[in-house]
Amino acid sequence: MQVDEKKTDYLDAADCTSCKATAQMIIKARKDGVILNFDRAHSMKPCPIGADSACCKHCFMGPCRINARDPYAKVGVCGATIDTIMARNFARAVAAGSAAHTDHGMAMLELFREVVNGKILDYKIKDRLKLIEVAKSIGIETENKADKDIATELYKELERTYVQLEGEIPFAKRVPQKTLELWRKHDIVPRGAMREVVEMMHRTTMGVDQDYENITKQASRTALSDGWGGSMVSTEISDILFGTPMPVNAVVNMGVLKEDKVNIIIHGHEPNLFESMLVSVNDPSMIQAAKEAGAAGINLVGMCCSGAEMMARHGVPHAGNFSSTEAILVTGAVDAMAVDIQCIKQGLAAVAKCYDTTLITTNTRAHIEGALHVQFNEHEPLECTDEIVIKGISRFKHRKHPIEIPNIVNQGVQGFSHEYISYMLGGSFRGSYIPLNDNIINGRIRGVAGVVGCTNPRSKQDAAHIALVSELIRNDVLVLLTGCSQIALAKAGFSVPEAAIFAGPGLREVCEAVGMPPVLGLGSCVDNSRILIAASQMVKEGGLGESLADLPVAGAAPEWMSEKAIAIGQYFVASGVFTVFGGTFPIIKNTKFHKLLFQGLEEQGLGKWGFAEDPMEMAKMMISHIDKKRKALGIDKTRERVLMDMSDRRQI
Ligand code: NFS
Ligand code: SF4
Repeated sequence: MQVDEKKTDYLDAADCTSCKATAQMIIKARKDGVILNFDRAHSMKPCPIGADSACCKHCFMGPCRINARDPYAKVGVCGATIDTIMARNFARAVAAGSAAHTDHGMAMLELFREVVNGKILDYKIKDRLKLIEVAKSIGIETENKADKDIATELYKELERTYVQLEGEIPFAKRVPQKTLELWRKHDIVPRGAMREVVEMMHRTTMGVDQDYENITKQASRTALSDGWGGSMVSTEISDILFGTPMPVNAVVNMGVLKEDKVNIIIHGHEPNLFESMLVSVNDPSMIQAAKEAGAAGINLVGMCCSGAEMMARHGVPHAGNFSSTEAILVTGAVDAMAVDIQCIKQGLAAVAKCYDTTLITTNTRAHIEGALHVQFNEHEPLECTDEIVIKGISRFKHRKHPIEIPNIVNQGVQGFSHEYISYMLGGSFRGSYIPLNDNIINGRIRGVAGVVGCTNPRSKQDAAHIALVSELIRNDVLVLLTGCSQIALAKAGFSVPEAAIFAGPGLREVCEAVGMPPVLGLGSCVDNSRILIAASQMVKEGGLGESLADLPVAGAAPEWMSEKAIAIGQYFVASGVFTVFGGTFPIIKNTKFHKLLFQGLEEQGLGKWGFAEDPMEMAKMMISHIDKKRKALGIDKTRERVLMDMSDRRQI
C-alpha cells in the first residue's frame, strides 16, 4: 500500500473533504505512504458507459454496450433496448439494496425469536411499551395478554414480512389508506420481501421482462418490501430489544479517540454486536486488564450506521461516517476495529496493516481477506466481544506507531425517534403530530425533508450534505437526517438547539419554542423507516391531504454511493415522495426510462425522482416541490402572513 512515487497529482486534502479531521489524516497518510479511498477514487476513472447504465452483462452473448449519445441507434445482441437495459440495471440495484436491508432485518427478527423463546439470555425485551405499540399497529390484540404471548404473536406476524408468498406484508396496515389503495391499483403492495427480491432477480435475467415499465413496477414492489418491510422490522425490533431512542447528548468526530485509552471502533450495521461490546468494555475484569496494560481505560466508539444507531440509543461517541473509516486508522490510535456487515471497505484491511490495528470481522456473511475473523454468536455474544477487547488491549500494550489524533469534537443532540418527535411537539401528556401539522399549515414550517445516505469519495466529503441542509433550513424546511448524512451535519455543528439561528424565521421560532435543533437525527439507514412512519402519522392527523403524495415533503441523498441508497430512493418515490439524488445518477437523459422515473411515476400518483449535481439546485427543486404541494393543499397563502408577521415583529 505505498503511494505511487510517480503520481503527484493527488487532490488537495481540503478538496477531498469538508471534514477537517479527515483532511488532517489524508495528509498524514500520504506522508506515511498509505493510500486511502480518496486517492483511489482520484486514480480510478469511472467507466463512462457504466456510469450512464448503458451496458448490460446479464448474459454472455454480451456484455453489450450502447452509446449514450445515440441511445436508440443500437440494441443488445438479444435485441434489448436501452430502456430495458437501464431498467434492469436499476431494478437489480433495488433488489440488492433491498436484500441487504431485508437480511439485516431478518437477523434482528431471528434474534427477537430466540430472546422470546428464552434461548438467548444476553438480550431481553427492553421497551415493553414499544412491543405493545408495534403489536397493536398491525392488529394484534394486546389487552390482558402476557408480554411473552404478545411477542410470540408479533414474531409470527412479522415473519410474514420476509417469507409470505401471497397477500400483503403486515406493515401495509400502517400505510395511509389512499396510498395503499393506489398501490393495490398498481399491484405493487409487497407480498414478502424474499419473494419480491427473487422475482426481481428472475425478471431481470436474460430474456424475461423486457418492458421497462413492467420492470419498474416490480422494482417499486421490491423497494416497498424494504422500506415498509425489511427496514421497518429492523428498526422496530431493535427498538423493542434495545430501547426506543430519546434525545441524548453525544459527541462526534475523530477527537473522540483517546490517546491514553484502548480505542475500539465498531463499524457496520447490526446493533447486537455493539450492544454486547458495551457489556464487554464495562466488565471490571476487562477494565482491570486494560489498566494493567498501562491504559487509562477502554474507549468504545462507533462509525457509520451501527455507530449512528448506538449514538441515537445510548449516546455512544461517533468517530465519523463512511468516507472516514480508513482515515481514522491513520491516527495510529485505533487498537481494534470490529466490523459486521455493509459499507465496510476492503481497503480497511491494508490500511489497518500499515498501522498495526487489529481489524476483526465478526459476521459469517462478511469476511475480509487478511482480517482476523472472530465469529459473533448471538447465543454467546460475549465470547466474541470479550475477544475483541482482549485483542485491543494487546495492541495497546505493543503500540509502536506515533499517534496523532485530530483534536476536534462536536457536541450535539441525537436520537429523535418518530415517537419522540410527537412527544416533543405535542407535549408530554398528549404526544401527537398535530402541532407539527399546525405549524406546517400556518406556514412557520414550510415542509419536511429527509436528507439521508452515504458520503462518496468521488465528491468532497460532507460538502453537499451541509450545503443542501443549510439551504433547506434557511427556507424553513425542517430536516430529518439518518446515516452518514446525520454525522456530516453533526460534525458541522448543526445538531445543537443553538443552530436554530441558521434557520429561516418560521422554523427558528418553532425550534426556539421547543428547544430543538433545526435538523433531527433519527439514526441509521434502516431508520429511514421512521421517516415513513412520521409521514404516515402526519397524514393521519389530518389537514395535509389524504395520501403520502399530498404532503409537502421531499427526500434527498446528495452524496450517495450504495445500491441500498437506490432501494431507499425507490421506496420513497413509490410511497409518494419526491426524491432528489446528487453526485451521479445511472441513467441517460431523454430516454423513455428516464421520463418514467423523473415524471411518469408522479403522473401515476406516486412520487418521482430528481437529480442535480449542485446541492443548491437540489434544494431549489425540493423547495419548489414543497411549495407545489402547499398550493395544492390550499395552504400557500399562510406563509406570506407568517413571514410578514416576523418582519413586522422584528421592526418592533
Ligand atoms: Ni446507509 Fe449505513 Fe453510510 Fe450509506 Fe453505508 S453506512 S446503511 S449505505 S455509507 S448511509
Ligand atoms: Fe447483451 Fe441482451 Fe445479453 Fe444483455 S441480455 S448482455 S443486452 S445479449
